[in-house]
Formats: sequence, structure tokens, C-alpha cells
Amino acid sequence: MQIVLANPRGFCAGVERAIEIVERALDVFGAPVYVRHEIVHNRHVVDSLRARGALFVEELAQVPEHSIVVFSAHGIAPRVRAEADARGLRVFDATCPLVGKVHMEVGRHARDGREVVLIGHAGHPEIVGTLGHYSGPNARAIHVVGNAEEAARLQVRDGTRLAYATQTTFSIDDIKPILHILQERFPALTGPRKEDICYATQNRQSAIKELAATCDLILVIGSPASANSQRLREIAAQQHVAAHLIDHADQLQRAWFEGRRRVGITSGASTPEVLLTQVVARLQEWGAGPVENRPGVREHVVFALPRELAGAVRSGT
Ligand code: 10D
Ligand code: SF4
Repeated sequence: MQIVLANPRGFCAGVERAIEIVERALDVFGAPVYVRHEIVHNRHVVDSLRARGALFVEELAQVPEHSIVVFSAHGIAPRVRAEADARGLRVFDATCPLVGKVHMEVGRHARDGREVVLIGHAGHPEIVGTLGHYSGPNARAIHVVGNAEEAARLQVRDGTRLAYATQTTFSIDDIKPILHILQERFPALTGPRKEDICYATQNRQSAIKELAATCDLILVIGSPASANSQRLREIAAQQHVAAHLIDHADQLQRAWFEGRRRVGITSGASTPEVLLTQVVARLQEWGAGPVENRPGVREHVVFALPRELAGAVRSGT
């Protein structure tokens, strides 16, 4: 059995930055550093930071006044920032700048009086945060649409002043029929010049599609809460290739590999490379052959630390 690795895979620039923010905050201020929500949706990352003194909470009410708190990469609604300020918390915001860009778009639509279709998965923390940026007298004129059926059923107040925005990790294939239906129904629909689906999502989804075309089994390494990892598994399955999402090597089942000749492996944007290395090692213990690392798009995106944290790192306070 051959092993083929997708490229690019694993950490994106927003995840690298978010993890570094927690690590630098721990270096400068010591434990505990509170983190609102999992900094990224990966169990290994969260457990490692917890071992260093990060305390993960879902609500700021769980954070003592005047503590250090980091907001997760998925972003927050403005009311969360206001609550942090009211409680005297020192905040370092790890919201990915590309999620922040969608927040700004949605805020602008609200100010300009446009109704918004937010294409994404209802209840996901990124969507919850983005919804919060649509405020003002029109606050209820934003609608979450997750699939073509919901797009066909959508009722809006004024289809002539309608815009869309998307979750950054949505599927580049699944968005097409949704947009097609919306554009047919609401010809005046406006949107971002390019969809809000980020570069890292697009590159990982293209790479898995290419991989699935030549493999008879796909493994995606990522945690169940990770939307972008879930999308990678779905894209492989949509190509009629057996595909499993696993958190770590111990979840591998020998029966999956019977009769398989070429297994493709990738990892979500929040998955550390060490987890993939462990999966490859386990498959090789079970008799797999050498590893082919597929060529792919090179990513050069790097996001700077928030200015307040960079300053604190320099001064030590
Ligand atoms: O669930 P998800 O794919 O949105 O998040 P995860 O933490 O797995 O990956 C990073 C992606 C972010 C923060 C959304 F942009
Ligand atoms: Fe940012 Fe994209 Fe990574 Fe999300 S997946 S953290 S939007 S770079």
C-alpha cells in the first residue's frame, strides 16, 4: 500500500498566529491565561496549551476580573469585547484577520441598510461571531443559509438590497449551487469580489480533490469540531472515495486498509503536523510502503501578532 500526502495541508497562517498568541501570553504573563472557546478546534493543540497553563472557558463570566484573556481564531461578536472591557479584562484577540475581514463586510452592509445572506453552518462559532457584527435597527435582517434547499426557501424583506457573505471554511463546491439559486431568485444580490472562503481553505480543498482522484482511501486528520477538516472528508466522500476523519493514530482501524493500494492523507488547518507523522508511522508499522509527498501550492501568508501583545513581549509586561 502506497501513502500519498496532500499539499498544502495542516496549519494555516491564522492558526499559527492564534497558537502563538496564547504561547507568548503565557511566556510574558505566566499562567493562567484564559482562552474564550478552544483557540482552534484541535484537541491536541488545546490539551498542549492547557498543560502550559491556558484555561479554556466558553463564557467571560467564568473569567475573574482583570485577568488576561485570548479570543479564539474563530472570532467574536462585538458584545463579547464590550463585556471584556466592562470587566477590566486584558484582551488579546486571536481572531484570524480573514475572519475579521468578513466581520467588516457584514458591519458595512448593516450600516448601508442591506439585508445579508450569511452562507455557513448555523451554530458554528465563526457564524455566531459574524452574526454579531450585523447590528443596528436592521439587526434581524441577516439570514444564515447552509445548503441549496435553505437558499430556495429563504424569505427576505427586500431582495433589491441584498448582499451575501460566507464562512471562511465553507466548501468551494457546495457554495456554487447555493449562489446560483440566490442569484436566480435575487438578481440584485451583491457580494465580495471573491468569496470570503479563505486561501487556506481553497488550497486544502483543491489538494484533497486532486488526491482523491488517484487514491482508494482518504484519511483526514482533524478533530470533529473542526469545520474545515469535516469539509475535507466530505469532499473526498463526494468523489466516491472512502474517507475517515480521525483525531490521532490510535483511531486507525486495520480493517479500513484491506485491499487498498493507495491511501491519501491530509490534515485540517488546525491540525499539527506531528499527528500526521504519527499516522504515517503507524501505517508503516502495519506494512505500508514509502511516502509520496505531492507537490502543491506554496503558501507564504504570515499574520503579525496583535500590536499590544508584540509590545508586551518586547517590554516583558
Ligand atoms: O471549525 P473551523 O474549521 O472553523 O476551525 P478550526 O479551528 O478547525 O480551523 C481554523 C479555522 C478558523 C479559525 C476559521 F477561520
Ligand atoms: Fe484564517 Fe483561513 Fe485559517 Fe480560518 S482557515 S484561521 S480564515 S487562514
